[in-house]
This record gives sequence, C-alpha cells and structure tokens, in this order.
Amino acid sequence: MRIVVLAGGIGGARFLRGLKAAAPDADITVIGNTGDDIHLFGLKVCPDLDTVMYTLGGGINEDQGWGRTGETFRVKEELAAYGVGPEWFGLGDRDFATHIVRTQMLGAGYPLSAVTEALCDRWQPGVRLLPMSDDRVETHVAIEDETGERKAVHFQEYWVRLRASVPALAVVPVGAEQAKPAPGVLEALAAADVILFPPSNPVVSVGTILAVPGIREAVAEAAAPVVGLSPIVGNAPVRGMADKVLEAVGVESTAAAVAQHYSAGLLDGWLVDDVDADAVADVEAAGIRCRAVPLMMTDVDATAAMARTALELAAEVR
Ligand code: GDP
Ligand code: FO1
Ligand code: CA
Repeated sequence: MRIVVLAGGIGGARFLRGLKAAAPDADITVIGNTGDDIHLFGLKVCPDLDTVMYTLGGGINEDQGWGRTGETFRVKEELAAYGVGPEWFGLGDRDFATHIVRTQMLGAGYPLSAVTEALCDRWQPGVRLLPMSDDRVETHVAIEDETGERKAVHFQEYWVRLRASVPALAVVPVGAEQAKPAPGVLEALAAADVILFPPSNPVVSVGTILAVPGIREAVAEAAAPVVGLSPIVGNAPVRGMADKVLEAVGVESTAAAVAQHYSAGLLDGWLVDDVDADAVADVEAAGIRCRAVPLMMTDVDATAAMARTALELAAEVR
C-alpha cells in the first residue's frame, strides 16, 4: 500500500511513528513543510523536516519534541559571547552539524530534496521524506508592534520568540506562489492508495504545503481517498498555539471548523476525538465522512490505533 502524508513537525512526526507501526509493510512518502525554515548564522535550518527525520530515526529529544537528544549548547554560548544572536532560538551542538551539512550541500548546488535524502541516509527514517518544494518558501506573520505599527515577522520569531502572545493578523507563505513542488511530490500523490493529513497545524504546516501551486490540485484530483485527523481536541490545540493562526484565517478552533476549512473538495474522511463526538454530524453534513475515536498520541500503541482507524475510514470512503 502506498501512503502519502502531508506533515509538519511534532504532530506529523509522532503520527508517522504510529503509522509505521500500524502499517509496517506500507510504502510511506512524507511531503514535509518547509515554510518554517529559517537562515541563522549563515546556516539553513529546516525544523519540520528535521523533526520528522530525528523522530523516525531515533535521534529526537522526546520531551521537547524537536531538536536532538543529549544536546549541549556550547556553540550557541560561544556565539552569544561574541554578541551574535538570536538567543531566542535554541540550536544545539549536535543539531548544528545537520545544518552545516545541509548548507554545505546546498552551496555545492544540490537541491533541498537531494540534501534531505542524503541526511536521511544516516537517519534511516523508514519513509521517503520529500520537502514540499526545493524553492525557498518562508512563512511570515503580520502583527502589530509595540507602537501600533503593522509589521511582518518570520514565523519562528512569532512562534518561538513571541510565543504567539500577540494576535496574528495574517499568515503569508512568502514565495509559495512562485514555488514548484519538489521532484516526486506530484508523482507520489498521483500514485497513492491513501493520502493522510496527520494532526499537524492546518494553517502553518498542512496549509503551507497546500499553498505550493499544484499540490492542492494534485490532492483534490488524486484517485486515493484523503483522510485527516484533527489536531484540535476539545476546542483547543493539543499542544502549541494553532488557535492563534487559525484565528488569522478566520477559522474557529474546533475539530469541525478545521475539517470545513480543508473542505469536502479535499477531504473524504475526518477523525475527531471522542470528546468532540458532537462534531461528527456537522462534519458529515459538510459532505465529509467522520468518526469520533481517541486521538491523543500518548504512546506508539495509541497512535498506531489512530492510524489504523484512519486507514479503515479511507477504505470505507474509497
Ligand atoms: P509543529 O510543526 O511542530 O508545530 O507540528 P505539526 O504542525 O506537525 O503539529 C502540530 C499540531 O499537532 C498542534 O496543533 C497540536 O494540537 C497537534 N498535536 C500534538 N499532539 C497531538 C495529539 O496527541 N493528538 C492530536 N490530535 N493532535 C496533537
Ligand atoms: N522551538 C522552540 O520553542 N524553541 C526553540 O528554541 C526551538 C529551537 C529549534 C531548533 C531546531 C529545530 O529543528 C526546531 C526548534 N524549535 C524550537 C521547534 C520549532 O522551530 C517550532 O516548534 C516549529 O517550527 C513550530 O512549528
Ligand atoms: Ca512546524
């Protein structure tokens, strides 16, 4: 079975770990979000690709959900001693090596997709990990600064430095309109037996991937059923501040509203958590098959059960 997953960072990566356990023989292609990418200290950092790679490859800091296990911060401390920041973004020594290799290969002319494949040679994530695009796309968030002036900040500055503490007035995937899907992305969607939206951020993870021209169309036109899992449980994100970016696009933080935001043109099936069982009727009324099941990824077994249900729902709507 060929499964294609559109993934962000932590939610996507943890779901993929369960999916691999639920479907050990499946051929899984992951289309990863690169809108969170940032250039720091002359290096290209790809948080969501790395979170998927480290999580599936056994190198992730499990408590944090991002970055490497057993990390130290000597390089960051030395940079700070030179007065070189930003101090608000925690790049560890082990993680730095990944960004150095990536930046070196990009400088030598390799596209991000080839670089990601080379990094995965080490980590063996057990999936084919493709960036959504080889072209630069950078999510910016419009906010009002202290003086009341509207300005745009990089997504990481909004998320990590500001902790989404001010309203997001708009979310813009800068460069997306000119970007092309990375090699293999459209082919994987066309050949898929099932397409899954994990419980990733609907705006800045899955939404950014769908903003690359051709990808939304390829998902909508694919022969495969498309099934998603809600990242919103009990009218709030399970973790993080997805409610802030949902507000920016005028979507309520409910499991039903997120399904309707993706729309029936894109989604065939949607899973909501048991606590949101009331949402099932609304989602089905919007033309999307819906079931309520436990959606907390507390461990691999619980996550595998979620993945199994998503595959069953896909088989039903096919
Ligand atoms: P990020 O790039 O690290 O922000 O990760 P993703 O975009 O892949 O996923 C973030 C989303 O995962 C957040 O909106 C969370 O609400 C959601 N999430 C995290 N853990 C769980 C969980 O156990 N269950 C569900 N349903 N959603 C989760
Ligand atoms: N998230 C944080 O909240 N604080 C950090 O200092 C931080 C550093 C960091 C370094 C590498 C990396 O791959 C991810 C990192 N993240 C950090 C996570 C991250 O960038 C965001 O949580 C996601 O991009 C949000 O979707
Ligand atoms: Ca992310």
